[in-house]
Amino acid sequence: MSTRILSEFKKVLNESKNIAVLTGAGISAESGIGTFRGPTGIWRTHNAIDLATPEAFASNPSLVWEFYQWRRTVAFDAKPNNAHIALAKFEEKCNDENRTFTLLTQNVDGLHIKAGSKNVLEIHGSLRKVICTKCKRVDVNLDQPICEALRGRGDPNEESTSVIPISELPKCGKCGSLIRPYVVWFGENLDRNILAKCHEAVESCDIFLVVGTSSIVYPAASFAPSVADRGKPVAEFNIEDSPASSRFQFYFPGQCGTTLPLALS
Ligand code: BJW
Ligand code: ZN
Repeated sequence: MSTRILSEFKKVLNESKNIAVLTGAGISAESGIGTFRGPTGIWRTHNAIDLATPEAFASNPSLVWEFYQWRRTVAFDAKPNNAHIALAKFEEKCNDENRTFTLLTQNVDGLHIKAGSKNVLEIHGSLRKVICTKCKRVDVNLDQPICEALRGRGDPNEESTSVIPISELPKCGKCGSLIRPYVVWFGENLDRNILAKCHEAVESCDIFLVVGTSSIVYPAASFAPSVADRGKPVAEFNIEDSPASSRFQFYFPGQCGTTLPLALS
C-alpha cells in the first residue's frame, strides 16, 4: 500500500460529506466465512452459487435447506473482523461530524450489524430471517437447528444420507407452509425499498468504497462504476482485480482486514 496514494485517499475521504460503501463476501473471509467464487465456494460437491437459486430450492428443498442450515451455523458463530469494525467506527465518526454514511452489503451473514454498523442495507437479505413460500410472512428466526429434521445435517464433509420430506422441513408460524431463507437468489428481484435507498446513496455520494466483492453480480456490480461515471472517486479494496478496477481512482490490494483499518484511521 503506497503511503502517497494512502494519504491522497485520506485527504479525499476527509473532504467527503456523503460516503457510501459496498461490501461483498471478501470482507467476511477473515472471519472464517467462505466466499462464493473460488475453492471456498464449494459445499460438498456443489458450487454455492448453484444452490443459491429458486430452481435448486424447487427441485431439492432438502438439500438447499441443509446448505443453509450449515451457512446459518457458520454465520451465527462468526465474529466481525477488523474490516467490519473499522467501518462501524468510521460510521460513528461520520455521525459525529454530520456526514452521511451508508453501508450497502451483499452479505447475508449479519456481521456488519454485529460490529455495530447502523445504516446498513442488506441487499441480498439475511440468514437471520425466513420467508414463507406461501403467505410471504417474514420472521426473524435464530433457532439452531431451524427444525428437528435438520439437526446434525449440513456438514460440508458428509453426504446427506436421506432426503428430508417437505413435511419435516421448516414451517411458517402463521400458515404452516414451507419457509425458506430470506435471501435473494439469482433471477429474483431485490426488495424495492432497499434498492431505492441504494440508488439514492449511489447517486448522492461524494466517494464510494467497494470492498471484497468480485463485482460480477448485478445490480450491485453497477454501483461503483456508476459513481465513477459521475466523476467521483471510487476506492476498491480487494486481494485481486475485479472487472472494473481500472476505472477506479484508488485501488488498495491486500486483505481488507489490514488495508481498510489503515485507510479509515
Ligand atoms: C477479499 C478477501 C479479503 C477475498 N480482503 N478481498 C445485468 C447483466 C447481466 C445479468 C444480470 C443483470 N441484472 C441482473 C442479472 C442477473 C443476475 C446477475 O447478476 N448475474 C450475473 C452473475 C451475470 N442478478 C440477479 O439475478 C439479481 N436479481 C436481479 O437483478 O433481479 C432483476 C433481474 C433478474 C434477471 C435479469 C435481469 C434483472 C439477484 C442477485 C442475487 C445474488 N444472490 C447471491 C446469493 C445470496 C444468498 C446467499 O448468500 O446464500 O448473492 S449469489 C452470491 O453472489 C451472493 C453474493 O452476495 C453475490 C456476490 O458475490 P461477492 O460478494 O462478490 O462474492 P465473491 O465470492 O464473488 O467474491 C469475493 C471477492 O472477495 C473476490 O473478489 C475476492 O478477490 C475478494 N476477497 N478475500 C479483500 N480478505
Ligand atoms: Zn405462511
